[in-house]
Amino acid sequence: MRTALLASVLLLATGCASEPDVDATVHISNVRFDPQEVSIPLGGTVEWQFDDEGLLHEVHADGVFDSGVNGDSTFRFTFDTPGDVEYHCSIHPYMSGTIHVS
Ligand SMILES: [Cu+2]
Repeated sequence: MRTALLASVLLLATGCASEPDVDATVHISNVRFDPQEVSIPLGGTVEWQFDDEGLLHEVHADGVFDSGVNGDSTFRFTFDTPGDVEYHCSIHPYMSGTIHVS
C-alpha cells in the first residue's frame, strides 16, 4: 500500500519535470482574453488556451512572441525578462492583455 503510494508520487514528480510548469493560464473565448491581466514570476510560463468555437485568433506581442493563427489548441511562452508585456490579437486588435513579469 505504502509502496504503491510512493510510486504514484514519483510518477507525478517525473511528469512535472518532463514538461515546463505553467504559471498562469489565459482562456480565449467570446473574443476576449480571460483574465486580461496576469502576474507571473521571472522565468514563468503562460499558456493561452484557444477555445472560441473555432474562431481564429493570433496572440502577438511586438518583438516578444507570436502564437501564429490558432483556433483550437494552446500556445505557451516563457518570460525571461522582467517588466510588463502588453499583447493583443492580430486578427482582433481590440483584444488585448498584459503579462506582469516580476
Ligand atoms: Cu482574435
